[in-house]
Amino acid sequence: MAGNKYDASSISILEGLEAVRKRPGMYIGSVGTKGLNHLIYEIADNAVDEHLAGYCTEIDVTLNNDGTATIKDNGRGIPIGIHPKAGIPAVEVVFTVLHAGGKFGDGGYKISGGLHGVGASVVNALSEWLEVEIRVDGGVYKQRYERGKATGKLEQIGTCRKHDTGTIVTFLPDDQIFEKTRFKSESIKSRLHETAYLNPGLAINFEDKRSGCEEKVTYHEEDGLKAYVKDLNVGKETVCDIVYFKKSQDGIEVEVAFQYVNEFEENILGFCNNIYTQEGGTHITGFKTKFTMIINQYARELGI
Ligand code: TSJ
Repeated sequence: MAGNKYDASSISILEGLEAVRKRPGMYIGSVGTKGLNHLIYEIADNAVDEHLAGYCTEIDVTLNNDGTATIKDNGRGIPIGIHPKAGIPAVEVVFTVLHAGGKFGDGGYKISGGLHGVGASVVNALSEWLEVEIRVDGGVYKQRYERGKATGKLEQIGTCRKHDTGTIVTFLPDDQIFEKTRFKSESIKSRLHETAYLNPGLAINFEDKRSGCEEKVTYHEEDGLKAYVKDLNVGKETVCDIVYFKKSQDGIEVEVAFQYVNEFEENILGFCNNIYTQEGGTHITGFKTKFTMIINQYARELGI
């Protein structure tokens, strides 16, 4: 192929993805079912980022019968222009350079998720094959990779309407890497539902096409956190309405919903930039401290 030069920068790119295949656990946590499902979240989180940037309203997550997963969005499409430093299309950088994130030019995303934050190149490195299809500016473009390496250049494979834009990624997890290669739909559905509660303007369509497991469900929670609290408290005896507030200060946005129930155990879920913070954190501690102060002050003022 013409123009395929192996200079220093492309060598370091290959080394980067080899490192991912050598120590996959370092990048996705494990090579069991959890790590396997994580591949889907890593790709889908990129589409959620596109939603946060204001350009994507719908994401489809499909488990196909051949063991692949497809994630599709209706965003702007991953940029296909030549990346000034790498000299290859930006989309190829996204899939072949470790840690390349959603930052092209001045824009960039303020809020970006991902439990391990490693992105599409890690999923690519750990897939037997991966294909990306991009609709942008009236063209349909496609590129294929095998175990992290492009098998050809980004190619235009067709045309589409100009306003029809988006990204579709399909991948087959590598059975040389993963102990189990069967995605677990219950975990995936629950994670996607959580994402829908946290992003009220986003509709997420999940479909399992695997024979014997066929199902389709859409997660679209227009009431956001309020709906999350409401659904968490189904079957419990609630003792007040849901309290809800959202405020921005110094570039930090805080959103809270809570409701008292007639139980002894509290259940506080914390998230930071769309990521569930299992171990709590200063956002949780800060809320609880101030909340206690305010309730005490209120009770003192009322003399109760
Ligand atoms: F993970 C991934 F890269 F494979 C992936 C990315 C997978 C999926 C399903 C979607 C995406 C993705 C990326 N959707 N939308 C985007 N958007 C961009 O990458 C993008 C588009 C335009 C501009 C711009 O400044 O014009 C910037 C970005 C980051």
